[in-house]
Amino acid sequence: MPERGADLVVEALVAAGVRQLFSLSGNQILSLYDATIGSGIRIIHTRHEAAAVHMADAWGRLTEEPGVALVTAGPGHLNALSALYGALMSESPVVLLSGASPLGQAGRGAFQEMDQAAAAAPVTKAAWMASKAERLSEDIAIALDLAKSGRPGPVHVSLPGDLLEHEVEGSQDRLPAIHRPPIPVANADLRRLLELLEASRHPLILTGSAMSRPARAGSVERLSAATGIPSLAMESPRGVKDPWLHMATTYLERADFVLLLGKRLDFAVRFGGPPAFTSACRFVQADWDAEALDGSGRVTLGMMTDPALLAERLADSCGAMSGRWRAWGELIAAARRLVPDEWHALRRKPGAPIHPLRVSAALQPWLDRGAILVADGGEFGQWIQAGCEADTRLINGPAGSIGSALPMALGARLAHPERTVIAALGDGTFGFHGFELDTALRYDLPVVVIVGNDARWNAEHQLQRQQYGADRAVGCELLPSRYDKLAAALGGHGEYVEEPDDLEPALERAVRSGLPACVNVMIDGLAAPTYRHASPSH
Ligand SMILES: Cc1ncc(C[n+]2csc(CCOP(=O)(O)OP(=O)(O)O)c2C)c(N)n1
Ligand SMILES: [Mg+2]
Repeated sequence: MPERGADLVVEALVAAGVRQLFSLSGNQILSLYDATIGSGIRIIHTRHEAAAVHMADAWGRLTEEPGVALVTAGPGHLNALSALYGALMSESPVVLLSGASPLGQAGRGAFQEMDQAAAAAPVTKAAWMASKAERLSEDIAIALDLAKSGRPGPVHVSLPGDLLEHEVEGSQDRLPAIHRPPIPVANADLRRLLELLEASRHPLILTGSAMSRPARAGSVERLSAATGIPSLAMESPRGVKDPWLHMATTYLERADFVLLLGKRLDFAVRFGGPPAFTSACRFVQADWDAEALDGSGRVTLGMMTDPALLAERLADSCGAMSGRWRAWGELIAAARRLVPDEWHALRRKPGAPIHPLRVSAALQPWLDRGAILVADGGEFGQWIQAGCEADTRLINGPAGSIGSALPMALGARLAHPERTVIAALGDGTFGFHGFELDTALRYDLPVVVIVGNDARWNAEHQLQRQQYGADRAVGCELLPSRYDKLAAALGGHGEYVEEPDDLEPALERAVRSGLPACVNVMIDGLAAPTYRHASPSH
């Protein structure tokens, strides 16, 4: 029976276990919409293409299976790209499928014709345009496989409208799953690494985004448990100054050896230089990709291998050194838990405007009961990240973009329908994708969004104050808007909180409402926390 190219695409997605497409419709992808009918694949349609990609990103990070976004050509595709950058930097398996103008009209000024693969190239592991209807199943299988192999990341395929409509005779060969063997650890490299480690008094492991997620973090934990070497996750754009690392950030300069596992020697680690690290500190880097290995000469040994595999090999080979760095490891672990003394009072601080740590104190019991935390950037986001511990946490990631938290919360709820999902974001950030509360309502995804409302783009306001002076802060003012009323107007639940003691009951009502909810909290617009040196022994 003849099938359309669009049917081949949907069948290939179904065969790979894809359950939903995060999408926004458009002329060039309507055949795909049609092909989903009766296929078992659900379309989650959103209010902005970037939101669709953020949802796919959350799905990818939480399941390690590609989240698939489907958008239309030209402007739809371009709208998706900024969110793809977030997925790239967070090393999240995502596949972006974009409709494209017909191949039959190529070069003739077709509607929304543009070089979509070229536009997506800088924010993907691979990007191409499908060129034959008969090969569409293969395009999809390869894209899904690439997204999750090695360093996970986004992959893009443009799907010209005429290929999708084209009728293909006969059944297509279904591709078997593609398995890539892991890149083995070279024995000579392992020996050299052990030598360097042996000479070290204060070794430290830093992990990148993918290596910090549960699927791979277990290997690092095993290595840490065997040796005592502390490990820290570098997931934040604030890198070595990530407030979530608490006082551990002040101990990095004591490290004399750093093992980078799937973590580039980039801006987040201040390129391995002072004042974050001493110039005597040695670096060894293990990464899936040769291009990610540092070329500046700062790294003593660069290894192209699966970093999780290296952690396992090292844990198995460190026999004589087992437990050697236990005391140092415990010092860093204690520092990671240590927050400034004054925080304990701030978490209970009475009076308006509400201190952001007071919000994190109200939020923490929900996280203790298993809620997923999704935190955005900006100063409020940093306070929440610093003040909360969650088993499962999604943050904006090294891309440092704002806006992802609300759509990511929806992706998280789809991945974990049984868990409460709470997103924390600033008032400015809420404006990016606030209308996804409508998507949440349509798909019965009752996420709770806490908006820290300080009526400004505070992160930038604070930078202006620091860099140019308190009297030269310009262009960052917002209104103390009633975002809770917006949620209610869309059919969700709204809570407005000005007094600290109203936080707990408002959150309780928001979660219990069973609706997508916005808790609009009038907060004190403070600069994000920083840490001074302190001894974690007391
Ligand atoms: C896509 C994008 N645009 C702009 C920025 C710059 N930026 C970072 S934080 C921030 C302010 C965020 O304001 P808000 O959400 O209100 O949080 P606040 O800092 O006020 O707590 C801005 C504009 C960015 N990181 N990403
Ligand atoms: Mg703000």
